[in-house]
Amino acid sequence: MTFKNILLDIKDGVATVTINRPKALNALNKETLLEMLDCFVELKDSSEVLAVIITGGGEKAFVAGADISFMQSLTAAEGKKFGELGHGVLRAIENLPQPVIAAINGFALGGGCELSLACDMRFASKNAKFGQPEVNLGVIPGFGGTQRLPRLIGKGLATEILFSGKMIDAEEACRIGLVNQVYESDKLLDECMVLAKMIASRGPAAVQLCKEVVNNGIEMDLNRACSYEADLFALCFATDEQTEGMAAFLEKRSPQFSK
Ligand code: DAK
Repeated sequence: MTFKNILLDIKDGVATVTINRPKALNALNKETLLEMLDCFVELKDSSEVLAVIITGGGEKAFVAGADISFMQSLTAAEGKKFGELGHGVLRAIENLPQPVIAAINGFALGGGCELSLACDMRFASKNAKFGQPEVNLGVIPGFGGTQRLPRLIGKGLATEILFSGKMIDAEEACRIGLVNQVYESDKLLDECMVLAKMIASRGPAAVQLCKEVVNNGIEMDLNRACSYEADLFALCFATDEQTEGMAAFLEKRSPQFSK
């Protein structure tokens, strides 16, 4: 499948999705969001893809937000539709069975920061900058930022970012738990690829069940969540993966998981 605004590269079990409108700092317009939706629907059903990396084209930006020139003339009804499209794309990422890594190589503002929040893990280059500048444009975040940011870093830190519209740098983002690690710009993608390939080498069903139980369990109370984990743990014992993984350990060899 080929796209106009995104690049899709699949290699060694890892799909790299690059939002590729560098002249507009990869801002998300309707066309790009629709292409992303198609792309993630395709990846969801791919048995070849075991991990996904999302990054931005060019040197300056991951994604500098939803496209302001596209949004400028929207009516309230059109704004609602646009917001729903954005939410749909981010839910599609969150609901991908494969783990998703955001490789944040520059500005991650507004919808760009929100896009990274829908990924499972975030890694940044030293020049990355994060923020939710919507209040400076007279709107609120529309792709889940008011909800995912407090859930990730806590209400106090999130409201500081959401209400002020200020930008924070990569080191600060790392300190507050918004990103896992900061790398030199020229190392970011390689480091993300090492992690993605490591994930792709593990038992695919176990990794995907793990993602499912983390994402669904986090919204439950602890008793229900642990009982949900117990159910999925039990399910593992009906897989070839568990047979192979445990046999390989006891036979002191590497497991050979079928993909
Ligand atoms: N949209 C459209 N174009 C953008 C853009 C954006 N978000 N960000 C940058 N660009 C464009 C610039 O207009 C410029 O285009 P030309 O003038 O060359 O044609 C080009 O990218 C390069 O940008 P700059 O010349 O400005 O580059 P600088 O290095 O000087 O500055 C910057 C980089 C990232 C600091 C600056 O571009 C900037 O402040 N950009 C805007 C960042 C921003 O405010 N992002 C948040 C967007 S709002 C909702 C749904 C969704 C949302 C809200 C509500 N509902 C339905 C309720 C989401 C909102 C957002 O994400």
